[in-house]
Amino acid sequence: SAHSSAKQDSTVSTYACQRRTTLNNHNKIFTDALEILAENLEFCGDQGPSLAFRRAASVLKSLPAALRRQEDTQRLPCLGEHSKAIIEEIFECGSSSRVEEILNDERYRTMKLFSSVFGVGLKTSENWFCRGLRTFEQVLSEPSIRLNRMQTAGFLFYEDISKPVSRTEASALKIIVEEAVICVNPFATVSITGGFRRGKEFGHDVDFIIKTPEAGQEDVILPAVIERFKSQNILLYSDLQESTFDIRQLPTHCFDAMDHFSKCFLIVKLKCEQETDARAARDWKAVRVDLVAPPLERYTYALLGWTGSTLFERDLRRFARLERGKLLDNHALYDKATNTFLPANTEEDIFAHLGLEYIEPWQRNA
Ligand code: 8DG
Ligand code: MN
Ligand code: MN
Repeated sequence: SAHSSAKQDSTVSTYACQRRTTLNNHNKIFTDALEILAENLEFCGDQGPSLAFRRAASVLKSLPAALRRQEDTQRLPCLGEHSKAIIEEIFECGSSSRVEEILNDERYRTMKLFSSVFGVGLKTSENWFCRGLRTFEQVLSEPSIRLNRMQTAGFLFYEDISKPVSRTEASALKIIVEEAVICVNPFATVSITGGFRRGKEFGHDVDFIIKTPEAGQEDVILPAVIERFKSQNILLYSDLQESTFDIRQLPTHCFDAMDHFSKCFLIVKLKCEQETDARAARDWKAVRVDLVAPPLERYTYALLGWTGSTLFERDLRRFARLERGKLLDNHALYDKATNTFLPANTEEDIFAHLGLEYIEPWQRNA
C-alpha cells in the first residue's frame, strides 16, 4: 500500500553502511542509467558530481522493490534534481536521452575502451584520447607511446582478462593459491574477498586475503607464492608491493585510500577443461588475481576493507568520522575522543564499535 511504502522509504539511510544492499537489484533500469552518468563524469574528471549519481544509484539498489511511479522517489535520500529528472524520463520514455547520448559519445566510448586495459588509468586514457587515438591498433602503432610493464601485460592478455571470471574459476584459483600458501606456512589460511565474498557470480579479478597464525609471519608469504607460481610456469605478470605498514606511524599515516599491507597484483594461467580458443591451441586462460597478507592483528580491518563494495567502504569511513568521531581504514579503528585504537577480532566487533547493525558481506553491494 501507499502508506507502507512511504513508511519504508522514510527509513532509508543516507549512509550505505546503514542499508542492506543485496545483488537482487529491483531498479536496474534506473541504476544502470545513473551509473553511466557517473562514469561519464569520472571520465571528465568531475569526481564530486559523479559521486552524487553513484549515491543515487546505490540508494535505489537497496530498495526492496522496483519504483512504480515518480512519487516513489520523494522520500528517498541522495536523489538530487538531476537524478530525479533522469528517473522521470525513464518512466515516461523507457530510457534517458542523456544516457543514450553518452553511450554514443566518442570521448565516453574511447575512455571506456582505453581504461578497460589493466594498467591504463583515467589520466593515460585521456592523454591518448586527446592525441586523437581511438583504437588499440592506433595506440599500439604510435611510436611515441611507451607502455609500462603493467600496460604491456594488459594489452598482451586483454582478450582473456577483459572476460568476466566465474565463481567456478575463482574456486579453482583458491585451491591453487591455498596450495602455494601452505607450502610456505602450513597454518596460514586463504579466504576469497572482494566481489565474490559479496556473492557475485562474476568478477573482473579474484581477491584473496591471507591470514597467518602469528604476527610477523605475513612478510615472507607473497614472495614465496610468486616464486612457486613461477616454478609452476603459471605466472604471467606480477607486481609485488612490500609492506610499508608501521604500527608506530598510526594514526598519522593512517586513513588514506590505499593500505600499506604486503600485497600483489598478478596475472596467472588458469587451466581450463576446454581449449579457450582452438586456433590458439592452449588449455589455459589468463586471470587477474589480487593477494593481500596483513599482519595478524590487522586482519579484521583488512578483511572489512577488501570486501567492498567501494561505496560501502567509503560510507563506513564517512559514517565513522562524521557520526561517531572515529577514524576507520584498512588498518585500524581509532577513537578521537579517547585517543585509543579499538580492538576487533571479527567484523561484527567493528560494526558494534560504530554502533551499527551488522551488515553481512552479501548485503554490502552498495
Ligand atoms: P570486481 O573485482 O568483481 O569487479 O569487484 P570488486 O572485487 O568489488 O573490486 P576490486 O577492484 O577487486 O576491489 C576489491 C576491494 O579491495 C575494494 O573494496 C577496494 C579494496 N582495496 C583495498 N586496497 C586496495 C588496493 O590497494 N588495491 C586494490 N586494487 N583494491 C584495494 O582496500
Ligand atoms: Mn575483485
Ligand atoms: Mn581486486
